Amino acid sequence: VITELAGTGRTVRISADLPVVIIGERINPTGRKRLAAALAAGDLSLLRSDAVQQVQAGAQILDINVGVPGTDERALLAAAVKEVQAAVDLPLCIDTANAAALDAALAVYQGKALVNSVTAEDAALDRVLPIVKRYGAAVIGLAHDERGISTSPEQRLAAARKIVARAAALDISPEDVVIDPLALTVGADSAAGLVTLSTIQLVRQTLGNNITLGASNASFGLPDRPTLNATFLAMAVAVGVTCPITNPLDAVARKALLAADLFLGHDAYGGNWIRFYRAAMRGLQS
Ligand code: THG
Repeated sequence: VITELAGTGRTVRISADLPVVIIGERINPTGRKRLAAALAAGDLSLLRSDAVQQVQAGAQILDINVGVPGTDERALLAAAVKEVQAAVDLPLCIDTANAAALDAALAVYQGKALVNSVTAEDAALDRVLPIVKRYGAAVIGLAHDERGISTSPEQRLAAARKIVARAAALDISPEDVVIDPLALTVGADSAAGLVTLSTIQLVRQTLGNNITLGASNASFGLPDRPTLNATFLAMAVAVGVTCPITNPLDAVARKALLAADLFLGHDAYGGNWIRFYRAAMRGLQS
């Protein structure tokens, strides 16, 4: 299964047989007061620098979330997409729960976008999938159904399966449905990590779709989040995650993903690992 996405000038291929594709998570006002304030004031200049920085750090897709309470998300998301596409040529992942904002953003988007996201709830599927189809986009399906986010990997698999089937009924192929098994913080429930890892294995073995994961959710509320995120990312990639949503500026996470590629046979002769090391050494010298 190969998912192909496009921005203004670059096509990205996601597959279990290829190196991991990082979806850069930084364009998101959650936990970033300065970005939230800038967006609320209609100032999009931070988006450009955030976009360029993440691409330089190795992101191949950028998540765009501009959800700030009290703003017109429809206008803001479309403007943000234009702003970021003027700065970087790779594909974007449009992160919104607002269908009108999603429609407006896809209307101005150049290329083939990834929509973030749809749950397995009937109302959400009816609202989001027709928009995905109309614009020829791909979509992230969350393992979350009418009953919420289950603690049972089998039930999360059933939610994923439902999304794939409902997409197929609209002629959206499995290549264009990326599954998110969902990571919840292990600080609240010590079984949360294992449930997510088991769901990833089930989705990989029974559906075969590409799999994303907002791995940093797993560490909310705990100390030394970078170590936890990096470890969880490497474990998740080992069992089937192909395009995690993470912070590429977090060097620990970045290195864990490069190491995971190396150990999974996706980095011939360690070329990418060595290139990253050399670039880091040059950074230290200058
Ligand atoms: N699945 C899917 N989409 C998602 C998520 C997911 N989108 C949002 C989120 N989860 C992934 N994105 C983020 C963005 C930021 C943070 C975590 C996940 C984060 N921010 C820091 C904080 O809140 O402390 C601030 C970071 C900073 O200043 O750099 O942790 O699971 N499909």
